[in-house]
Amino acid sequence: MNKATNITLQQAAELLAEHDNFLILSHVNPDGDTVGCAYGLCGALQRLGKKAKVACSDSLSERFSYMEEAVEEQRFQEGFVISVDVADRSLLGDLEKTYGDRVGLAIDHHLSHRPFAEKVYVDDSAAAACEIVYDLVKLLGEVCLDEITAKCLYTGIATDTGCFKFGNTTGVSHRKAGELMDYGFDAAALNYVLFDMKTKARIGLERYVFENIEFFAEDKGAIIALSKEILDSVDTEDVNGISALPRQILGVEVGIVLKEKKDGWKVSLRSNSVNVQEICGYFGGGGHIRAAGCTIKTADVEEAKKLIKEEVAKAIEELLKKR
Ligand SMILES: [Mn+2]
Repeated sequence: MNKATNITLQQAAELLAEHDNFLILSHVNPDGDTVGCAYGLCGALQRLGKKAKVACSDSLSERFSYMEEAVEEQRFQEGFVISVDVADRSLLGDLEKTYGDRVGLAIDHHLSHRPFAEKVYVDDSAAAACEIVYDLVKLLGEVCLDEITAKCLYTGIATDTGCFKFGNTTGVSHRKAGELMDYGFDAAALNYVLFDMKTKARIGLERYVFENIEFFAEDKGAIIALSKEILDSVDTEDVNGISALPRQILGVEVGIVLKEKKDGWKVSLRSNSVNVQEICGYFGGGGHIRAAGCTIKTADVEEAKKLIKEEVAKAIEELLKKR
């Protein structure tokens, strides 16, 4: 049974001030937000004179390797465990078994957050968990922040907002990113690394997506399925953000990307107008209003496509009625 207590950010800061020997956990298939939070917070705690380290069930992507400069490698027995940007304990991956019951504080921004930590701070109005961690770190004291920790936190805000282009981007996102830029890192060079730099394999995958995309619901829905064979032919890193591609097409309200997994088809929905969190919730998944995911437990790709298309088509129809 979960007895998670919601706390204020001030209380979260006090919790960190009281404790030491921190272990900060990121979610599986780590994105810029979860690692930005982890390395940013870890660096900040170390600057406060605390012992802190980060852990994730998957390794840090080459793209984010600069984050390692934010922290000093410290060896110690972890005392207090924090999760960042982790919406569900299962997303701790291989670390769930060891730490699933031991998380003292969860910091998250997912509307779909399912409490598993002892204390929880969730703000679903934040575009990125890094926005929250930035506030938290400021509460711990200005001394915690420097150029490299600021760069980590900026990364989370930039990546979760798709370089400030997604609907979750707020004035707050821009202001916080702006304040972080003032710490002096080269934001243009960083944004090249985060958004423009692509491997040849990635370009090949994008070509496959655009060549094989199917349209439905009067071209307002776009869907593409990526088999295990195709996914295995590129690095995991090259698949990140691929879910955003179908929605780039003019007129598409909902973009759907299916990825073949062991237990079925993992579905990612991206939308301009439809509440895709609701649709994914119907299939037992979750996420955000304009970006959500779920798994359809069938090996049959046509069946998986049919099921998700039906729900998306209904939602698009509802939307058109309102217009
Ligand atoms: Mn996030």
